[in-house]
Amino acid sequence: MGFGVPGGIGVAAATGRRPLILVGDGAFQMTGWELGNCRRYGFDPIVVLFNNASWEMLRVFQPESRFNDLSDWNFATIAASLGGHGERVTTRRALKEALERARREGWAPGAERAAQAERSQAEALERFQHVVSQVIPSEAVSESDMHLGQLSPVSTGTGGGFVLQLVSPTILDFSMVIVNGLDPAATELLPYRVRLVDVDGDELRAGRIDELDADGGAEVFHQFKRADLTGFTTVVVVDAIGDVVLSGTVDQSS
Ligand SMILES: Cc1ncc(C[n+]2csc(CCOP(=O)(O)OP(=O)(O)O)c2C)c(N)n1
Ligand SMILES: [Mg+2]
Repeated sequence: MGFGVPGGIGVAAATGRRPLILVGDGAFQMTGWELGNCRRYGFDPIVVLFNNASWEMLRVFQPESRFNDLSDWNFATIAASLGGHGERVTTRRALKEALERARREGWAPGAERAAQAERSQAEALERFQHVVSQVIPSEAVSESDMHLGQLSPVSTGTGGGFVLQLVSPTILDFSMVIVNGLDPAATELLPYRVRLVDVDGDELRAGRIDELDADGGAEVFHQFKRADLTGFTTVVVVDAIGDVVLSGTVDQSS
């Protein structure tokens, strides 16, 4: 009891799909409020709440117990406070029409984007692990030495990517930057240079991008023979003119 709403949100988070959640009024009173988090994450579940103002299942076993009687909370009006849209229906026809409206509307694109970002992050980590395994014996690499950051657009307003670092006390440090969505037609901005910056403003060169693929993507790797990447958590991608086009921060603590 109370599993439906959080379970459905978990399905949205894990699959990017739009769940149909069926829930009793008693169960919704326990955990239905979690729906208030959906707008933030771009999830748009459809929730059918069966409101019989009762803990009806318990009533079967314990008909004498008055606690099975619930008040009739008007859940349809609560939906708006949680960031959604609610409708109360009492006939099959009205239910059918409300479900059709729910299917047409919603925040589905947001949910897809959220799931896509999750997927690309997992893909970036997988790619990094693969590349690292090519250069360094896998038994030497600990997962806790690998750190990830996300790159966001700065001056041009387009593009993004990931930066991954291997920061190890025992083996060579290594960085990999994956960019995507830069303008492949803007050849005057090539080459892009990748730099790592620490809190004191000290910089390390982490490679250059001489060409972009058709999607405006590229990968650059750099092995640091002498430098230790500890503290070099800011990552910038700078174009040939000197403008920072992408930047991000690596979380070296996790
Ligand atoms: C966590 C938890 N608490 C209590 C119960 C006992 N319980 C089983 S069904 C029920 C009432 C369910 O009410 P509702 O969600 O309105 O569904 P209905 O039976 O009315 O369709 C309760 C309290 C349970 N199964 N799980
Ligand atoms: Mg009920």
